Amino acid sequence: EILPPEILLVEPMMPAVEQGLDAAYTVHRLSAAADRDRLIAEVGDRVRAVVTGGGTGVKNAVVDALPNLGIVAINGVGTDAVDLEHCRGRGVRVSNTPDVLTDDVADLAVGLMIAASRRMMVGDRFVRAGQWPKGKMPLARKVSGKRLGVLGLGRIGEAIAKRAEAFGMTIAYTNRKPRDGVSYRFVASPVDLARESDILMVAASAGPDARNMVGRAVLDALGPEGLLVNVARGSVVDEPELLAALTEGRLGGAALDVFADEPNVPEGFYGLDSVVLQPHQASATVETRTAMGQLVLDNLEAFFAGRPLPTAVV
Ligand code: 8YV
Repeated sequence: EILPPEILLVEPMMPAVEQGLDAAYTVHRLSAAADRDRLIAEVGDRVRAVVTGGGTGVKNAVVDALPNLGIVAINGVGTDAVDLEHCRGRGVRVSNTPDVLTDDVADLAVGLMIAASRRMMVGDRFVRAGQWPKGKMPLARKVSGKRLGVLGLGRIGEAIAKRAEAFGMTIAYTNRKPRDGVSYRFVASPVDLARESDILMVAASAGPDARNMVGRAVLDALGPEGLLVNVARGSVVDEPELLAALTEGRLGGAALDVFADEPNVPEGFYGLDSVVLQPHQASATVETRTAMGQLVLDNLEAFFAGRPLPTAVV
């Protein structure tokens, strides 16, 4: 009898996806373990695959505690929470889930832009608090026709820009290098892009190069009427500087799906009407999480069958 391969699941996935994992593998659930170190010590020798989230990743110490690890399958497009060079050095493959989540992330980015500009959450709280009969909401800000700056014009940034075209927005972007075949204006520096934008969309892939790329200079260039939207990673924005800029009125508003130390959000944000907050939801729909989960299953199946990975990173 051939026993199913053993895998380590770092964070929970959709029940239907976890059923797919259980059907093919012996799954050790790290998040359900009372003592994580003990679970790894007990099963570490037998684990051949790690499945984890894009924001969560896996620490090198865990990778190193799994001598027979062959693949880290990321349920997300972002690979910044996995040390790719370390995996390469250990001969461990890495896969992610690109493309299938692009529409959802772009949809939420546009939703956040409108929610923050039009003060939708403030309006919702206003109605729920029974304040409507007693007075008026302060006026919001228009979105259509405004200048959009996209920081990072990859698959997701481009999907955001395409949606913004329908709002008659003027679109510029910055990127490691100018992109061929796009009509949007390239601006080399993030500070210049921010200065020329009403709304700055952070859609860059994260990593050491992008760390705190949106700092005080970019936030001040965006200015007291400007809006920052982040659907990328908290690490791309200097979070204490962002909070200071909002509190001091140097930045108009922020709409954030991602944070530096998830799930911990600096409480200073809680009381600000100028911010819209989401708990890392951009890919969190039934449709997209189903497609992402299927891609994780496909990558694992290909790995264990010795076939090329459908969406290999390493
Ligand atoms: C998460 C993400 O992977 O795609 C990414 O990079 O951050 C998300 O899709 C998802 O929340 C599961 O952890």
